[in-house]
Amino acid sequence: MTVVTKKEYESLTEEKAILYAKRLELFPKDAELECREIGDGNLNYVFHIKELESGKGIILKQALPYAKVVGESWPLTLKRALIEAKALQKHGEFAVGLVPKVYAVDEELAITVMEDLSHLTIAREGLIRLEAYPKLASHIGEYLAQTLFHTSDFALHPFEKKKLVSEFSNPELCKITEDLIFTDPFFDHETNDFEPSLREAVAAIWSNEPLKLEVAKLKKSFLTEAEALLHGDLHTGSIFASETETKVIDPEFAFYGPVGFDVGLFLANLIVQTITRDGEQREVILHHIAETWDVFSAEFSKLWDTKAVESYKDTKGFKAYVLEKVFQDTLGFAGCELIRRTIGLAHVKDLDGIEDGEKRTVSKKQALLLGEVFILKRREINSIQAVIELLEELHK
Ligand code: SR1
Ligand code: MG
Repeated sequence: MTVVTKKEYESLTEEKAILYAKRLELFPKDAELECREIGDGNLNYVFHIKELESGKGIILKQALPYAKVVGESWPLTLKRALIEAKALQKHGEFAVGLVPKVYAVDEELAITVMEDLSHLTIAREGLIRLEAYPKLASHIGEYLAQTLFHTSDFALHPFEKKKLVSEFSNPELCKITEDLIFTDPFFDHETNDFEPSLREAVAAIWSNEPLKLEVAKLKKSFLTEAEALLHGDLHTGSIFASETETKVIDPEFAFYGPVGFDVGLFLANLIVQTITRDGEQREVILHHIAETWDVFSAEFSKLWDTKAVESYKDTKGFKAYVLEKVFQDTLGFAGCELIRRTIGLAHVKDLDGIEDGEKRTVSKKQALLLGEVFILKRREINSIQAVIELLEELHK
């Protein structure tokens, strides 16, 4: 991997991105290149650069020094670009074929150059259009098991693990999650954003002390439990997919945190789809939810049996205890994600895109209710089948 350094930061345009790509010599010298900015995330520019003759392309991602979703008034560290590149590489060691290859990293310009994924679709967009991704759940289950097991104390020497914890210290991006997922939506905070029809439901959340106590406990886990190198923002907008391929992108929020956080965020974003779908299309997503957990837990368990270095690995009940804790955390974090995606700063198109105002309000109220149930009842819901039954029950 090339590491380019010693320049002043400037944000790229499509023209400058082409010049930049030429300098990297990833294309023949006289190649005619075309560039399009394709990013629709909250924080970065994403340029797709393609050689016209061969159709060969690369993705050039540049972090902006502020949050695009808010504007220049919200400055954001550029260090996140390096964290992202390193996380792609670390996760790529274990989740082979499930993350893009990194070709070059430029610390000063906060640029990561990576494999072209433009033949794939952002999973959120495709799911909204009811496209089928038969491999999505098994691939993400595998990705979660491989990345989370192999970066945990169960797989690593304690010195190596602690070195990674310090290398992936990501306080600024973690603070965004602490605020936007765990704090602001549960208080009358200025970052919140919800439609007037939800005011009563939102006020009920703000005054629900038992709920806030459970969210406080989940936030404490997020702040303190350095279990594994997380992706940190594993929603369906961070995944490229097709019928046969899945690639996890955008780990700029990567840090050492609780395993259930990544699992919970992904499941919450599938759960949103169960709210917006009916009939057979809904069944497809329920199946994805069960399959994700089943593949994750089976693979994690297999890795534990074959590779764990922990002295207590064969102590009866320990593996089951670890997986049970991950499951409860998963539900709790999923609940927080459902609530923040409905009333917090960063929404999802799945819900906001529902054109019929009444239907949109009903769907958003369901998301809030599910969020509350998952947070409050996470210790009682003891299997993925129970989650599916709950989702079926609430849709009747
Ligand atoms: C200001 S950033 C808002 C959200 O976008 C990112 O993708 C994360 O989900 C963050 O919470
Ligand atoms: Mg992102």
